[in-house]
This record gives sequence, C-alpha cells and structure tokens, in this order.
Amino acid sequence: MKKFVSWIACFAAISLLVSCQEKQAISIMPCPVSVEETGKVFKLSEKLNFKAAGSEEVQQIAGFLKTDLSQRSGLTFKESEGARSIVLTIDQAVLPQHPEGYQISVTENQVTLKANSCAGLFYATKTLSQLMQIQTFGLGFPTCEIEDYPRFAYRGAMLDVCRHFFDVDDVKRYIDLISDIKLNTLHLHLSDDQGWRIEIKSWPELTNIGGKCQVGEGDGGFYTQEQFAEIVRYAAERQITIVPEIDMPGHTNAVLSSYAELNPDGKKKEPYRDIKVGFSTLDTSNELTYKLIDDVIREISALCPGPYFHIGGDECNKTEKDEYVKFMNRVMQMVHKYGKRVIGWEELANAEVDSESIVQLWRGKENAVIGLAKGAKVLASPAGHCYLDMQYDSTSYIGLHWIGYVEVDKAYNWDPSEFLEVGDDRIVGVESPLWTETVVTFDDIEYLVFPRLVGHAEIGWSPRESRNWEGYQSRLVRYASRMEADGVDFYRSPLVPWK
Ligand code: TNX
Repeated sequence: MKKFVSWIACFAAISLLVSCQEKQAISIMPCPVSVEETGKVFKLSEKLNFKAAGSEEVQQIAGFLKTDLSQRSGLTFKESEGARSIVLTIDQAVLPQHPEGYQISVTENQVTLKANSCAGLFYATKTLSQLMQIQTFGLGFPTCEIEDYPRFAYRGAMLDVCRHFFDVDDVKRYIDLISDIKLNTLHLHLSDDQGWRIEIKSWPELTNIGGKCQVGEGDGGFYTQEQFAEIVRYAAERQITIVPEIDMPGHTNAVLSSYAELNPDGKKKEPYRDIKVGFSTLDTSNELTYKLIDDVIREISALCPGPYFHIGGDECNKTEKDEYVKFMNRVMQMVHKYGKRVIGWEELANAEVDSESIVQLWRGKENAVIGLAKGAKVLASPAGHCYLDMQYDSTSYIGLHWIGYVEVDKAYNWDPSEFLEVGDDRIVGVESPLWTETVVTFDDIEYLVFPRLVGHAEIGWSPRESRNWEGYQSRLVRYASRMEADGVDFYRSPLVPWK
C-alpha cells in the first residue's frame, strides 16, 4: 500500500511538472494545477447554448462569459435547440477543500465548467476564455480536462489613488484587467499627504479641501460614497474584494490641511504637491484625532462588505515609537469594533498584533519576522520584486528606483515562502502595490503593471513546483496576444522573446 501511495505521489508530482511545460500547446496564465490535453477541438459556431442553472450570480457569470467569447471570436451566439452547450454548474462536491477551485471538461460536443462557489466558476470562465487561442487551435477550444485551485487565498493589487487620482472608470478598467489573471483583492490607498479620496459625511472638509490636491499639477479628485459603493459592487461581480486603506498616523498632510483643530498649533497645514515621505503625523495626544478616525472607519466599513480594513502605519518618522505603538493599538480596537480584520504595513508588527492581524511586508523580512513571532500573518509585497512603481531599467520613462530596478525576471523569480523561510500557512498571499508619484495616465498604469503583475498573479495562484522562468516566458509570449487584443500597452521587456 505504502509503495502504491508513493507511486501515486510521484506520478502526481510529474504531472504537475508537465502541466506548465513550454512544449504544451495549451497555455494558461496563471498556470493551472493540472491540464490534460486530449487532442481534439470543440469548434465554436454561432449556434451555441449557454446553460447556467442556479442563482442570479451564476447567470451573470454565464452572461459575462458569453459577452467575452463573442467579443474575442467575433461570433454572435444564438440559443438553439439541439446545439452544443457550455454548461456552468455549482456543485458542492467539486474540490471541497478549495473554495476558489474549479474543473473544466472540454469534449468535442460539450464544455462543462464546475465549481463549489461562484468564485471558482468565475475563474473557470477566465481559463476557458484563455483556451480560445485561435492561432493554435482555430476558432474553438482544445479538448482537455483541467483541475485548478489557488495556492494562496489573498491575491491582490494595490492602487495608490492619492499621489495621482484615478476616477471610477479607471478603477473599473483596472478591476477588469486584474480579474483576468484571477486576482481577488484590490487594495485602494485612499489617503496620503497629497490627497484624501473618499467622501466622509461627518467630516466634509476632508474631500472639500483634502480631495482637491495631488502630486504636481492637477485638481486631484475623490469618490463620493455612492461612487465608492459602485466600485465595490463592480469589483464583487468580478469576485474582487476591495480593501480600503486609510494611512495613519503618518502620510496625513491632507487631513491636517483640511481641519485646523487637528493640528497642535490650531493652524491648517499647506496642501502638499511634492513626493517626499515621512514628514507628517496626526496628533496622537488629541482626542479629536480619535473621533475622526472612529468616524472614518465606521463610514468606510459600512461601504465595504469585505473582511479587511487597512490602517497604513508606514514611514511614521515624526511619531515616537511608543506613541506609535499606543496609537496603532487603539486604532486596531476601533477596526475590530466595526467587525473588520486589520491589515497594516510591516511597521505595524511593533504594535500588539495577533493571529487575526495581517502585516504587509514591503521593505524586508525584519518586521515581518517580529509579526510572525506574535502569531500574525504576512501579506508579501517585497519592494524588490513586487513594487510596480519601480523602473524596469534605466530606460523606463516613469517610475522610481529607490530599491533598484525590477525587470520582468526579478518580478517573477522569487517565492513568498522561500523569501520568508516559513510555510504557506503563515502567509495570506501576495500583493503588488502601484504607487503613483510618477503615474499620471492609464497608459502609464498599463506600462508599469504589465507584464509584471501577470508574474505575481502566477506566484499567488500556481503550485511552486510548476513555476519556472522558461515556462513562464513562453506562456507570457502567448498571453501577450491577449493583452494586445485587450488594448493593454504593456512593457516589451528585452528579456522575453516576444513574437
Ligand atoms: C514607500 S511602501 C511608501 C510609499 C511610497 C513608495 C514609493 C510604503 C508602505 N510606503 O509611501 O509611495 O515607497 O515607492
């Protein structure tokens, strides 16, 4: 029996390795857990039935798939009796250990997508869409059996809408792009020295004044609560949770320029349009500061059904360490009061974090290790691999390089658990921040984010053993056709053999 089991394990390991080899005709990003090609093609034609039994959400996922396949194939699908079908099913028995997992079966006559949740079903549609590789298989899907589920539960991107503001349509486009590679979290950095970006009804000057500034020129901007709710809704339809961040006690010049009474000298700060960090702090000895924070967390939590609230906590050079710890402890209590789980930048590890807290590593291991020792979990965003605002090399037309250049190979060739030297169970996942000091337009976003984020998505999703730079490059070349079709202006790194 033992021998039999180890043979099975060995076979499983080999098939995992095979699953992402560059020789395989099927190319999916991020690389699935297992793909078995069966050598035929399900041909697409206009007569095609989309069958989705169940909730409205399932119907909607089927609707998204239909629109997507129609746009990519140029076909207008018509329901007709006896025609072949794409069937979407929720089934609790499918991969019960994997809440976001799914199975796909493509035969010449039918496509079946199955999952135990809407998230899994949504990811199945994303994979199916990528199976349509017209140059390789013609207009249709290669027949195959796919089983897939993510390695980490938290797969995120962060967008800084403070240094430069991005409006609701930009955020929606960003959501579309990141949902294509099965990310499930969008962290919005909503307050910083240069701007406050979300309406708070009990403190209107935050946006009346703090919302009207950004880096350099420009009027800034902010989301009304209705607009923010619309972002949350749009994201949820695409299986993405919004994580709101209010950065404190540093990075708060926009607050201090909005309300005189929050400043120790009773005077408003000047608005700030430069990009230096670490100069501002909330007055941690003023009770009004805590009234503001409580109101802000209450109003934002009511708009965000997701489990997290990010309280920043980075680069507080103007706050004494013991003051910082006391302040963050008190703010964490408020987050709990509103039913949310705390995330903070890695410096938060110095406060009283516990097993429910998440410490977001960005500079190096040191703080994360302190957090881990207290039982906290880590969200991995090491700047040298993950920071999307870093330049690729000296020719990059925008971006910073305080940690060095981050070429496409450097963004891909690392692993969270190897980096931290801990097991996957101590890591919630991977997140890729885009700070926008030098990012002004959506084209700028696309250039810095793609293709690096695709690699991060694979690190967060695919089994460690199936990932390697050679296989990744060949899949990336094929994913490039998809980015081109979607009008994504990605960076053509000289390290990748683009067609
Ligand atoms: C560090 S990362 C920051 C940001 C800057 C970024 C620029 C972090 C938690 N703080 O305030 O925008 O570097 O790369």
